[in-house]
Amino acid sequence: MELFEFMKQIVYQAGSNIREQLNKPLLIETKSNPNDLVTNMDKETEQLMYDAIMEAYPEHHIIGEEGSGRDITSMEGTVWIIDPIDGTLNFVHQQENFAISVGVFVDGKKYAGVIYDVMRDTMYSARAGHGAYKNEEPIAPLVDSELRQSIISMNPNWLTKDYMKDIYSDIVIKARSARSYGSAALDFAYVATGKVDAYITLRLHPWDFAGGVIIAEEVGAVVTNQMNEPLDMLYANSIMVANKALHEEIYTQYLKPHSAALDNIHQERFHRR
Ligand code: 2AM
Ligand code: CA
Ligand code: CA
Ligand code: CA
Repeated sequence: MELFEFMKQIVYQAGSNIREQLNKPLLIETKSNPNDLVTNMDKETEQLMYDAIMEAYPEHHIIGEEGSGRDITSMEGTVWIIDPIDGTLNFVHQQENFAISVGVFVDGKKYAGVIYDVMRDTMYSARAGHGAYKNEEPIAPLVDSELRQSIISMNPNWLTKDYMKDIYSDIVIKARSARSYGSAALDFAYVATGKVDAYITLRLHPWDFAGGVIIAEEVGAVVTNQMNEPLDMLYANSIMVANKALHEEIYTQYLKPHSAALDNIHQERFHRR
């Protein structure tokens, strides 16, 4: 089986395992703060995928949010970057609006991305250079938009701190409207399918964006950090993903004027995974 097909197969299996266990009691623990949750299903899903990949491809490398590949510092060989449940808070509170996200890279080059909206049974996928799909349907290339006619996805929590408000509130004011979905992977999928025109966030880890970058770029989205720099798959970063014209408008008119403040934020936060 081709690697791309295998990726989708194990993600479907992991997703149906989550759906089957949805009514069982969850074991919920906190991570970095009281609102940063992890459940037994996050860990079980990562383990299930890890075991399946290792059985089929023992030479591959796997980085996962719940602990796989902590020691990996190179993108040499075939590297899987996995978020077993992206949107854990949604998973716990809503039992929907969460996704499994996978990006695969070969010697540092983008190979394929998969984002699976588990409860809607919707698979977003792309093999780099071969188009992006929502289930079996090809996703159309993105159309340019202007901020004043765009819906942007941004977590409102970023606007509650003064130094962030200075940077972001003008973007929200100018946009047609703003949304917050609680799953970074689904935000990438929504930009790729034109449901929102941009997704802007200040701190994601590689497992949050690895699959999404490949899918979004495949339909012509521009994906960078908020300083207009390319992303490194081994490090946390800020994110701005949008159609080409909107990316340019937001960067040059709203972010570049704050480049000194943004530079400070990036220096402090993003030198590790
Ligand atoms: P997660 O559910 O896999 O942890 C929610 O706004 C989005 O941000 C989700 O994609 C979530 O991924 C991610 N996220 C949640 N807590 C985070 C944290 N403490 N640091 C960085 N990203 C986080
Ligand atoms: Ca998490
Ligand atoms: Ca995540
Ligand atoms: Ca996660």
